[in-house]
Amino acid sequence: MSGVPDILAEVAPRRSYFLGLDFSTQQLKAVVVDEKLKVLHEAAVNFDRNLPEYRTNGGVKKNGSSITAPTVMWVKALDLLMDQLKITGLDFQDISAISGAGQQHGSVYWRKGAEKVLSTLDPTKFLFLQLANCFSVQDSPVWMDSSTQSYCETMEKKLGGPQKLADLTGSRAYERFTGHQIAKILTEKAELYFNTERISLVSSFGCSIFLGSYSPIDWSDASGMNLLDINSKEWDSQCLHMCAPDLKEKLDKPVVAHTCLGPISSYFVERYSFDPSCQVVAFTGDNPASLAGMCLEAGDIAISLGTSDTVFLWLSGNPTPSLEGHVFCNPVDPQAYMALLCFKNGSLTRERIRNVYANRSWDQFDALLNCTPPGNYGYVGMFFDEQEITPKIQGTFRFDPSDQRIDAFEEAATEVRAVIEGQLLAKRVHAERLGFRTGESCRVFVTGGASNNKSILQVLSDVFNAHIYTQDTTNSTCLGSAYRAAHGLAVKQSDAFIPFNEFMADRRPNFTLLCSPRVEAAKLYDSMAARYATLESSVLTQL
Ligand code: ADP
Ligand code: XUL
Repeated sequence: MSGVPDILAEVAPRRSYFLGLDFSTQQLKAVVVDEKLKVLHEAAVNFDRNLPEYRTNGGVKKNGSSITAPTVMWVKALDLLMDQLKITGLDFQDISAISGAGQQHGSVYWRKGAEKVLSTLDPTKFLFLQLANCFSVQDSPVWMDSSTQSYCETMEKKLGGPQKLADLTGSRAYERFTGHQIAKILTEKAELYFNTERISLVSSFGCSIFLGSYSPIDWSDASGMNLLDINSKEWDSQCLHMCAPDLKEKLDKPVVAHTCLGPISSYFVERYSFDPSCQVVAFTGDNPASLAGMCLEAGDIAISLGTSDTVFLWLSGNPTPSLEGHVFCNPVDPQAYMALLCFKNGSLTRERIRNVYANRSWDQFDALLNCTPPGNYGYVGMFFDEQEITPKIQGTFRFDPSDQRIDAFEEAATEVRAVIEGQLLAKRVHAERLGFRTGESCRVFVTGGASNNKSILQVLSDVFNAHIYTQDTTNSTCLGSAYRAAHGLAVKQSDAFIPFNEFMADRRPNFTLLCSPRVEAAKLYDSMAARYATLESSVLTQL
């Protein structure tokens, strides 16, 4: 064949890549995977570090119990992220579909006329310059907010109690859930509410930018609003009316998460050379996307150690929501559900203790953790820097071996072990209330920033008496978004639903066994979990 051009080889097969994004609390992240769903590129923009002009701390701004993030900061982060991806050598033309995720519950208020701007963006200019005036409310309330207690009480009362609301929407009323945040904006800033033409979640806001028009909210992220009937998958009109007038129009009809919403907007085609047929698949919440990224199945339990710590699992059968935790529509199986527990005091609390006691160094933090034995000589700590979600407590509580409250531990190492053991025992105690049982045959899949830390994971393994598995990338939310993009496109192309786990069967990500439980430590934590539960109840009753 020498000298004869190989025509077939010259026509390279068209590449088919998938882009997954995560508008998370502290960063905007992206991952690109190839047709085999292997990771090719990763990029991230950290809000505090890379966008200091917005003066956020951990990606948010605090004003008492009101916690927000500047909406336009997320847009500017997207400008930076796209440029970063370009520098990695990515040819955007190879991307066949995009999906994404957002921190759950946060809301974006598009002012009247904003969709016109979205659909006519000038490709020679940055997004943030053009969208700066598109938000009627400048600062988006986010999931850390706990300022809507009175709205929660009203909704529970009007609906016949917390369990009735949980049966309907998957959760009792929670302050961060979007319905109450909207009700607060109507009460405190009515003119801004009436100047709003669309309310997005952080997920559907990100999706709208890529689409060049308003994206609907997917069922899974919609389950975090106390507004969606999780059985019919429609907005509940009673809940809507309790929060604000004309809310149904401002939210639009929710869609199943694998929906292909249409091609990417011409802004991205012209500015970044995307293929005009690149499809945008509905974005969802970060925890649902993470469930997809870990390819969880019934029986598995996942723990995310990010800004928030979450515990989630796949639920088959009819949902039975309780007064603790949440039931969300499943992001990859329209018939199924997922359960979730959220702990607000996750990485930022660990970081605070690292900064005070371990010289801002994870290595020193780990050394202190490893020089104390499991059980911490009987000392126990609960560190709720912000009002905790599970359970609703704020403050620091330290106990000596005879359960007496003390103000401080004598050693830095005791404090370090107390924060890790306290956080992980809380997860076990509350996961058991959801029906989870620990045991040697049990597997726990871990993700999020702190899943890099093997010393913390060994404590997790001992506390849960379970084998701990991690993925090659700690960012299962971005990965799940890229997988969902590929799956959404496949469903569109086949014109029939393909079960996600079937689609992923020969493309599943690698999991590595990182830690196994140590028999003596696991035994000790059995009794310590019971003791922790009693101490937690005693703190709750004293409030
Ligand atoms: P999010 O997606 O919520 O923005 P990530 O999952 O990216 O958050 O996690 C970020 C957090 O990871 C940081 O706040 C940091 O405290 C934590 N982290 C990073 N590396 C380590 C480590 N080696 N040990 C413990 N925590 C870590
Ligand atoms: C879940 C929750 C947080 C946010 C931010 O209910 O509030 O996990 O999704 O990650």
